[in-house]
Amino acid sequence: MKCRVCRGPAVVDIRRHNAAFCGEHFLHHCREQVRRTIKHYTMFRPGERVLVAVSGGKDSLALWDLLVDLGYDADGVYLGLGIGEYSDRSALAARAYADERGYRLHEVDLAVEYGYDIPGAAAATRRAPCGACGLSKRHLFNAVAIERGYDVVATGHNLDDEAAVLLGNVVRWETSYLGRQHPVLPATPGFARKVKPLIRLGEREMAAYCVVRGIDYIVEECPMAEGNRHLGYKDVLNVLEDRSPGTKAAFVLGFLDRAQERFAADADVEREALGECFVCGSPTTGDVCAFCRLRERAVGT
Ligand code: Q46
Ligand code: ZN
Ligand code: ZN
Repeated sequence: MKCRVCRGPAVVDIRRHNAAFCGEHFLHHCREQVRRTIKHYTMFRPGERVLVAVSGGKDSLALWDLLVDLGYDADGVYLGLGIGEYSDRSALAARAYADERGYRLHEVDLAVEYGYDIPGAAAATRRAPCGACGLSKRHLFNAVAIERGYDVVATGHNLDDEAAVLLGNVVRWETSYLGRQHPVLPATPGFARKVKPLIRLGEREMAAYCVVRGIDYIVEECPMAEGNRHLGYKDVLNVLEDRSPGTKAAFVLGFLDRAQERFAADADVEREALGECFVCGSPTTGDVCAFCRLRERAVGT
């Protein structure tokens, strides 16, 4: 296997591009993919402050690394979810990455600052933990961005994640979710812009990026992911990708280019008529926002 660019020994092959790369040219490939994604979707404007949602896993650490490398003013935020040893180890990975490079990492601990954790919230709501977790993350990443003056929150969703979510939304025709499944959600009063710069890079590429760059990330998956239906969609998509490399990219990027806009109106309807949450002041459709309602049920469990 030889590098497509320099013909030296390759360390990574990417079937959907029908290409292999040496370490140096693989890093260049990753940067180029991110640079092009940022430009294509106009994710950042000059001088903006970026907050990277960091979990300690490969995607978010690679994203932070790539953004700094591309010259962006990017800090991180880590949310302590209280999911046993998994959370302890992921916090160590996030802190070590930031400390070694002198980057700024904000930390929010759910149990200490909000009085609940994800296993407790799941028990209190009798729902799958990922629902409470996703809601808490969305709310708190945004809150940190707004409070500390960041213009945009960047998350490490990769091509595999986006393809799985898209398949789930298509299978159930969740049209308002389809309308929101865009790599840029514009800022609205009380909400920072949200962007996903890794949507052209797959899971394997992100793992390889971390290895080549010497980034220590937490390899184990969250123990509460079981039952997360997106894992099933990922398996199905991997079978398709294996038979026909490029399927995931064609699915996601084709949707964004050709169809996403058609569903935007469904998402807009829900964004109308936002008032302020009685408890925390966040924009919400009701009197009390979903995060504060979750917290009220979960505190003390
Ligand atoms: S951390 Fe949270 Fe994930 Fe764990 S509980 Fe589910 S959503 S799986 S990315
Ligand atoms: Zn090369
Ligand atoms: Zn609230």
